Amino acid sequence: MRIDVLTLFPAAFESGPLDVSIIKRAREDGLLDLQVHDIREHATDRHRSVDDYPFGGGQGMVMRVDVLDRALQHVQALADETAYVVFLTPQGEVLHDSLVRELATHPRLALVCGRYEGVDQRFVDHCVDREVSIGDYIVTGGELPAMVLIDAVTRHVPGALGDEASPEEESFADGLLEHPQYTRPAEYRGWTVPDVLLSGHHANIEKWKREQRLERTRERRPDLFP
Ligand code: 4FV
Repeated sequence: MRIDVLTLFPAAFESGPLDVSIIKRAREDGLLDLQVHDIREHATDRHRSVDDYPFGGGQGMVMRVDVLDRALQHVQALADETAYVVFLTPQGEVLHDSLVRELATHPRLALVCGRYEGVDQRFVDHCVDREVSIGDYIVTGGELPAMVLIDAVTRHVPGALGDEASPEEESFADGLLEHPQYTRPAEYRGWTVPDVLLSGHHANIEKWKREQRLERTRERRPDLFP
C-alpha cells in the first residue's frame, strides 16, 4: 500500500509513531510506502502563502484551493495508481473499524492534513473523495488524525501484523469490546487472576471470554451492542 501525506508540517512525520514497531517493520518490509509532501512547496506568491482570510469574514484563516490543488496534482503524478483522496476534518465521517477496513482495500491513499480554520470548500467539492474525522473534538491540525488513520489502516495490510495476530480476532471485528487480559505474575499484591483462565479448560475459557465481551459491551458501549 502507498500512502501520500500532504501537510504544512512534514517534520511532524519524522521519527515518530510511524517509525517504530509494527508500522516501522511494515515500511521496511515494503508493505507500506509512506511519502510525506510539503504543501507550501506549491505556493506561488513571494510570501509563499498557503492561506488567506475567509470570504464573508469570520475568525482565522482558510487554506487556499489553488495551492492545495497544485500540491495534490503533483502528488497524484508521482505514481501510476490514482490515490483515493481523504481529507481529515471534524466535518467528516467518524472513523470506525469498518471504515478503516474499507480504506485498507485501496492500493493508494492521499491524506490531506488541514490547518487553521480549514480549507476552501471548492477543494473538498472537486478534489476530495472522502472526509474523515477521528472524533468529535478539535485538534490543531490534520497531522495526528492522519497518523491515527495510517496506523489503523496499515494493520490491515496483509502481513503487517506478522503472525502476531490477525485483525479478524480483535475488538470491533465482530462489533464487541475485548475481554479483560491477564499475564504473570498470577498473584500480585493480593490481586488475583480469574481461576477459569488458569484452569486450562479451553471451552470454559472461551465461554468466559465471550461472556466478558458481551457484558463489557452491554455496560460500556450499548451503542455497539449487536
Ligand atoms: C480533526 C478531527 C480536527 C480542525 C481545524 C484541524 C482540525 C484544524 N481532523 N478529525 N477531529 N482537525 O480536529 O480529523 O485545521
